[in-house]
Amino acid sequence: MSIRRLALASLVWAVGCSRPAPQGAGPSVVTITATDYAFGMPDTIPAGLTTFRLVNQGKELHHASLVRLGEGKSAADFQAGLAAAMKSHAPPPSWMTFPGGPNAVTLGDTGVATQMLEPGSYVLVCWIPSLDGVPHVMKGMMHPLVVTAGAAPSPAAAEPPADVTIKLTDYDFQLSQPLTAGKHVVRVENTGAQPHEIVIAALPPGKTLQDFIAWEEGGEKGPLPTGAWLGGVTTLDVGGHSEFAASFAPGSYLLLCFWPDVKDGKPHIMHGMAKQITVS
Ligand SMILES: [Cu+2]
Repeated sequence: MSIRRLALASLVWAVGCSRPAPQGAGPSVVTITATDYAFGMPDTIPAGLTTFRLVNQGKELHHASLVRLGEGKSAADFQAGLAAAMKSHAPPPSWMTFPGGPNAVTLGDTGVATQMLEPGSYVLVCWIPSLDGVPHVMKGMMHPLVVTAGAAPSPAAAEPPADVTIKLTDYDFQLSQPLTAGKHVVRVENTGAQPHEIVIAALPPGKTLQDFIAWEEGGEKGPLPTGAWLGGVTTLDVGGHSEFAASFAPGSYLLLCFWPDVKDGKPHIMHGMAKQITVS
């Protein structure tokens, strides 16, 4: 089978999988293919519990952060609002809200996150910067998404059962229990007073949180002092929750939040929202 054929087959599969799940089944599954710098995904999906599978086929790190647009706002308003916010370093306007999404995974990997989607207009965004410091969204990495109410109420799909809960606070990650080696479904709750994310990176042997902070304080110059990125949940509104799945090998990991602070615009890692954990 040619590569083109394969790509077409996977596209058909992805679209087919975005149909609503039958009553009582799990969440509907939507596959997002990330490249440098675009998302391949459906334009319209039904409301309800939705699992996004983010397949990173790019050369850089990518994530898929959902931004819900307020009543009457369009993707063009989003772009205008974004440009203004970037210029003034102001927090995003209040008509943008953040229901989550799969966070960064290393090239070739797949990130999985599940959240409840209300009907409305959304934009999927990659906020991650390239080495030139420009966030991918400014290079065109955004995809408008319409979530439709559908004819019938959304099926009462069950959230994936989680075995660990991580609470996002101002500015910490609170684990219900230590993460052990193996596969986990992690429930993430934002119990803080402002939006937060969680993204997990493996630490290469001999590297520590201090190496990462030094890299950040040095203006993010040179390669990241991290190993593989294991995903997590992109920016979640206050009171929001989501689940993500990830597999952990024994070792050291960083839990990180890069979201800009509501008061000073600095990434939350500079406010202490960076935690080193050991998985055994
Ligand atoms: Cu944060």
